[in-house]
Amino acid sequence: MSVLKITIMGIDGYLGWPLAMHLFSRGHEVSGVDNFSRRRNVEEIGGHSATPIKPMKMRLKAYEKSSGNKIRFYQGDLIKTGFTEDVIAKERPDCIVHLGEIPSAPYSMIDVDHCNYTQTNNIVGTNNILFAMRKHAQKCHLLKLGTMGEYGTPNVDIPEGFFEIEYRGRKDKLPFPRQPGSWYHLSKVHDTFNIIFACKIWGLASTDIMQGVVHGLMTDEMVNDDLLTRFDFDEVWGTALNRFCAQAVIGHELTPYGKGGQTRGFIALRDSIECMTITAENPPADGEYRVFNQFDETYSVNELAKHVVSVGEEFGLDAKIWSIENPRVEKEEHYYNPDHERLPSLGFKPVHSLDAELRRTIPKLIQYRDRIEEKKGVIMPSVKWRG
Ligand code: NAD
Ligand code: USQ
Repeated sequence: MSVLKITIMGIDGYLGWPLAMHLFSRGHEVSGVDNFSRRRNVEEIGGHSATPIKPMKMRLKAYEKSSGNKIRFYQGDLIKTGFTEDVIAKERPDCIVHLGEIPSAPYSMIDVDHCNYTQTNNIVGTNNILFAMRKHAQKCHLLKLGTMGEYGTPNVDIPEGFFEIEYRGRKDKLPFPRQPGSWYHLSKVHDTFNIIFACKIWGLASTDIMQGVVHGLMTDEMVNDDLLTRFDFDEVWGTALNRFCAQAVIGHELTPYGKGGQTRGFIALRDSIECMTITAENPPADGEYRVFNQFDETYSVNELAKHVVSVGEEFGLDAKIWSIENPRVEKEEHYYNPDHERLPSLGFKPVHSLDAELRRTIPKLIQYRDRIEEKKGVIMPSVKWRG
């Protein structure tokens, strides 16, 4: 395997930090960019990470001390064209992993300012990367994190990006229809079409990863607590399963919204990191745009809550489920059957079962129970899609 020069956009985030450590452990050379907006945006709504994450300078030092590896870090904003261009011109990476976006659906639904902030940040940042690649890194592979939520929940199977269609006697291979469910998810759809276009006109290469909801906390490289990643549990930044774990730990009822039949693809953090590593190590051809659907299994939110109750019992927790009014506009009972064959065909095996992952996450959260308790006021949903 050849050593890759990889730049991670959004290296301070939930996925970015553990990915950086993992790529280094695979022998690659890693640099990263962040503007720390995630830290500020979580503070804005009154939350904090259940894990006490260190400032970047301390993270980098702690990692260097434990592993001997040095990560080159650039602090700055991807929506600044000159900054993004300078980093890419300086690094000339083989691969850019682009995680540097605002990832929260509820945050984008707060009001017009949060919608515009999310869409501007995500779409302009991605465009700046595409234009900078065109100028300084034509051969670089853009590994971009999209989301399974781009497709929505259609009443038919979901392919990986494209599908064959016959319409009025003619056939074509077209992008599968997108039916996103928030202003945030829409920003990802816009990114997708901008990337397809850039690959077509400039011959850039990209893998657009449609990822399901990520859960979990621990990866093998987190050998001490200075190296932990963030773990959010508030209504805006916490995702379903992570929220349920934090709720169980402090004796708060678990909160499946509405009927709880809404079904999504879920993937353990460790598997997400593994998938991105495999994708980076198996780049597309020059000029190729390809799509991977990235998740381990599909679950309804009711099923997730039941798993948390059952594994929680092993740790002495007595979690209860409380179905509450759904703040979102979404189907609560529906068909959901997305393909996910392309990553397994490159060697990915989802070894981390849901319960095994919960058995690693819950005890770590129990260790930080006080931090969850301190911010329990931001658990219940207040951001509404309608009204
Ligand atoms: P995160 O918010 O923890 O990480 C994103 C990082 O990017 C943050 O550290 C943030 O400060 C930084 N960032 C954002 N805008 C930036 C900008 N303009 N300039 C520089 N840095 C910027 O999010 P995450 O959960 O690690 O998600 C990473 C990516 O994966 C996102 O694109 C998200 O949409 C996607 N994704 C996440 C999940 C999930 O469940 N976490 C699932 C599917 C897809
Ligand atoms: N949900 C509950 N109870 C909760 C929280 C969420 O029932 O307490 C439900 C939501 O209504 C939704 C589902 O769980 O039906 C998933 O919600 P989520 O908040 O876990 O995830 P979502 O808003 O879809 O966004 C997350 C990440 C985002 C990523 C997306 C992948 O924040 O970055 O793009 O998962 S996907 O869902 O496949 O689009």
